[in-house]
Amino acid sequence: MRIGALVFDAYGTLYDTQSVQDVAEQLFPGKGEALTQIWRLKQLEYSWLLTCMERYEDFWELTRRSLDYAVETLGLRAEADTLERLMERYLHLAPYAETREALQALAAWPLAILSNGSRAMLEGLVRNSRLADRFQAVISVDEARAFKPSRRAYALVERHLKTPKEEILFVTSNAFDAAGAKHFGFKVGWVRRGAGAGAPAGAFSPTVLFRHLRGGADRLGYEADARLGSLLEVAGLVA
Ligand code: 2OP
Repeated sequence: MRIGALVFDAYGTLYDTQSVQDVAEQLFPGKGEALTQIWRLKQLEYSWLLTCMERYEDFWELTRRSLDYAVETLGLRAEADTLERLMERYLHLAPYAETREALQALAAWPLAILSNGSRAMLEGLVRNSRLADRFQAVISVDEARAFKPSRRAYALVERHLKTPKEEILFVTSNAFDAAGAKHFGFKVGWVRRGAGAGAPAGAFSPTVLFRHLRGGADRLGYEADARLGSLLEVAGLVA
């Protein structure tokens, strides 16, 4: 495929949103796993709801609202500083084990991030993970005041990178994002993280449920151009 630039989704693709779980478990023993999954599921749901309503609040605000929801629905009590500690984790999410090496292998290419994260969240995240110098642009949907999969969000990429959408390889593990990016007109590499393992023999843990809901390819009629086992396979696609 003819590619001019590569654009990555952030949360769930370069950075592991599941890495909030250690602090969640420390703060709420026995409940950290459920809190982690409900928090992330609700966070994205709120982004879609607001975009359908043609309203916008930035992703920091939605992350806080969805955390409040998760805490309340699990019947937990949290002081303001406990909630702050959890929110802070979003500025220090762990990159996936292969993120650094995968970006290094692509150093010759123009690379960017397009994320739902607010500008401040993304700047904090790339700075704290020492990956800021890897990217030509870190694009927040703040500028479009609409979350993915709104076309307005994806359209920011062409404006920033001056590359036609047909020549963008958009890499994401979020299935809704893969469908949205394909619908918009990007080439799409979908990183398949932990889906399709079949039904577990035992109880369905919150994490397994999350993987089944968010780890599979969405059935919306948009096929990714490539299905990738990890970010390390991106370099092979553009070689
Ligand atoms: C991101 O925009 C979809 O949360 C994902 O980074």
